[in-house]
Amino acid sequence: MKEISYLLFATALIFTCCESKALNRTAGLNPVDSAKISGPDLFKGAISEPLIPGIFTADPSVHVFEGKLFIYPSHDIDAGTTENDNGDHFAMKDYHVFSMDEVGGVVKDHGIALDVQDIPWAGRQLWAPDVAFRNGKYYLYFPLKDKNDIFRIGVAISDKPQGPFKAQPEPIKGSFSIDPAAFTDNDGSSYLYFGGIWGGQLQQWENGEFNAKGSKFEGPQDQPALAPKIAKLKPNMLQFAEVPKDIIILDENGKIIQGGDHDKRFFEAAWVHKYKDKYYFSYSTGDTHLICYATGSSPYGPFTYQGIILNPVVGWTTHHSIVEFKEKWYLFYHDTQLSNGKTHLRNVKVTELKYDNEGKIITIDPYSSK
Ligand code: FUB
Repeated sequence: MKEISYLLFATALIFTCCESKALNRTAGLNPVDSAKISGPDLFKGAISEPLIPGIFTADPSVHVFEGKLFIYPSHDIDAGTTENDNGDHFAMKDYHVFSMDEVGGVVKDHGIALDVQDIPWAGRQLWAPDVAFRNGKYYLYFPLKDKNDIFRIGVAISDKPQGPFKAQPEPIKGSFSIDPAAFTDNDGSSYLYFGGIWGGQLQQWENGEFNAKGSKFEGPQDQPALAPKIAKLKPNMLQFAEVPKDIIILDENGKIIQGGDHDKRFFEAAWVHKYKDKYYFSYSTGDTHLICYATGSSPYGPFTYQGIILNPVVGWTTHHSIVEFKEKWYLFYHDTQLSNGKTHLRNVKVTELKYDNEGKIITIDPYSSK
């Protein structure tokens, strides 16, 4: 009898924890980390050190341009905004661009590449950006709330990978939500992947129009999870060439991943790369703090879930990019080492990424160093 009461108590505790984990975007640390460590031990065993010590940076999108690695991160600041589930504490106002000749080499800060003051349609919050190269120009895609507090995706153009970038007068027509990731296929077609739930507002666009009264979190837990989006870009890279389509993510049995499957369902931070002719769609699971991936044979998907790329980092968010450079593959990611665990003050890191013989990505534990 005693055992049964312990079991019931433990079950109740697990449910309580899961519920607060699922709804509490304000937690400075994820539950795994906050339970076991504090102070300087928080980052013990970190497999890599912050790449950019001077300012807080996050959400690194990385590309090889002109033979160098260019990093396009968010620029975190302490705006004094109270943390909430909407992500208002991520109150960023500009972007810096960084480059390096080698992994492990000097990281050059090219200064401010785009300032919110210079974006005609701006409201607030410059979140995770990405850059594409085409027609001899560089296109910076960025999520930003407009003057009605609705996230849209904007484009800014430069002749150089480091900017400065000049914003278009309006956001991309038909764009919404956050975290644009640009991917150009071997045939020269470019696509924009995007979307993010909770503060990223994807759940408020279910019927093609913004629903101000829609759920603050996500869709039903017992139905297919909300899908990230893809749209082909016009050759001028400034507009969508089609209405955004859903990206379908299937589980190992060919069933669409359900909303309640928080270890696998899409939350934000889409990224696509190609390895041995397969498309790898990777993303963050948000409240379960994983970077995982799914593979497919078309840029449109469907993609089948394959596993975890990166175990939880210290900090609520996790966001990454994957890039090949000089015959090695790298995972760029962030944690909160520089701020000792502050959710909204993050720092970019890099580590090597490896595949097994079947093309599966080997899971990385960010704190496994001896
Ligand atoms: O940096 C602000 C937001 O936090 C990003 O857009 C998300 O991906 C998350 O990292």
